[in-house]
Amino acid sequence: MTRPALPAIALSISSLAAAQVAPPAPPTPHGACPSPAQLAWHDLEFYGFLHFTTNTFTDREWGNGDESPGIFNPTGLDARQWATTARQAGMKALILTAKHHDGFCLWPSRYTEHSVKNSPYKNGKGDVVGEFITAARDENLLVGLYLSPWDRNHADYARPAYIEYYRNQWKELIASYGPLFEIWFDGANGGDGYYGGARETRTIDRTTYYDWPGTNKLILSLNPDAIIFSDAGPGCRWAGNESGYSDETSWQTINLDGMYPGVSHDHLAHGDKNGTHWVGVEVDVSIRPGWFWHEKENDKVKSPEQLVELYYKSIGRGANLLLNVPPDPRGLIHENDAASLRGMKRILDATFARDLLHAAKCSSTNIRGNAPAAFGPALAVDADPASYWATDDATTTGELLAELDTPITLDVIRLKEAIALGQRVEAFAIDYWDGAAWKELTKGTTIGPRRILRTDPITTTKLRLRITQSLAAPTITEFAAFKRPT
Ligand code: FUL
Repeated sequence: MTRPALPAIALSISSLAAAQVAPPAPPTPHGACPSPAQLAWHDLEFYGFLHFTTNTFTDREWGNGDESPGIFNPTGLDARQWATTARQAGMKALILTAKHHDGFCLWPSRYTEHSVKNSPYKNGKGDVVGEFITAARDENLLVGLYLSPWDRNHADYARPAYIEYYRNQWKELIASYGPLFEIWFDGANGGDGYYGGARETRTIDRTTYYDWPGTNKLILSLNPDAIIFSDAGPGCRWAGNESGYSDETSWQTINLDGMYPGVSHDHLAHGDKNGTHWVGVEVDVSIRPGWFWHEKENDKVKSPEQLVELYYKSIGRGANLLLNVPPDPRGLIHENDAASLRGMKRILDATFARDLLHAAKCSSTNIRGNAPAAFGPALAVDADPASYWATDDATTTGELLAELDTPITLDVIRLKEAIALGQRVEAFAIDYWDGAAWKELTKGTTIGPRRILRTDPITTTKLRLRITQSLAAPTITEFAAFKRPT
């Protein structure tokens, strides 16, 4: 009897081991990809907006710029209440209007007299921006500021000197209160106003007057990780509406050519497939009809159910949600607003408490480089945001099957792409096994940072994700299922 040739076996075992220790390379990034700061920004998902100025005391939405600082007198201002309300609602950050269109500054700016320093608030010694920043950071919230480009108070508005003023104010804000996670340029611009007593109408060329590239460069040199919001990014972009939704098909990439802050475009919410830049979508909407507090709107605060609806139409479509909760003349978030936020949080917590697909048994039609440990389908149900299921480069469709030992009842699906590598998926479907056959449960187009879909409740032991169209090999970091509370 001859023995098997041992050296040959040893060789094949060692080459097998070598193949296992060297997994295939990850997919090459596709198209415009998010910066590390943008990636961290996408993870924030939900944060709050605080609109507060003289308007809060005049019952207006846009102040004319001739309001006396003497009317700004919040008697019970408690920035801690803003911060705890936000944190308890699940918000990760807050953005305050340091200056709205009326030009009144909530901090004692050295560049103007039109500020809290000439108000009765704390006898002119108050600093609302400073109190806000301290309180928010104490509650582990990131902070951002809104500094309206349009200034109806300033004598030089529409002239070159105002641009210097505007930039000086950003320098002052970042030096005193930075780093800021987000910098907010709203798009309202030009028109009638006080303008240092001129009381006239001033218009500007939105594409050239502000020299936005210069301002962006200045801000990023002082606050490199700031996400700059505007109608044209560069950090994140307006969704094109103030009603609280992004489009179902939504590309975080967009062609920035010809886009400027203050110039709206109809493709802001859906973006551009293979767009030139990554500029994530931010949905801004108010919990009330107006952006500022008005007594007559105390009974028009959106209900918890309406807020949950906004959640699915913004965060659920891959956008971040910036929800405005305006302080009242006391300087507090009104009880009705706080109650709605708590109600929203209760519903969302109950929904997303348990991922029913967590650690399910998974298989797929393709695994990148045949390396399950590095790119297998189980990595989409492992709750690790860093790992993902990926296919070979040539394979842009595929199926991921998740099987459970005991039946689950679900009515929410959540999917996420590994967006560090770019946004890829163009179309997908979800099927469930009804005991005898596969049935389509739901389908959609883009996924991006997140796609959350509500369905009719179904009970099953097998759920299948089908990627039916993708710009490049799909990279799925999450396939999860949940059940909404009844
Ligand atoms: C708009 C402003 O005109 C509104 O007052 C509000 O601040 C909203 C968020 O942005 O451009």
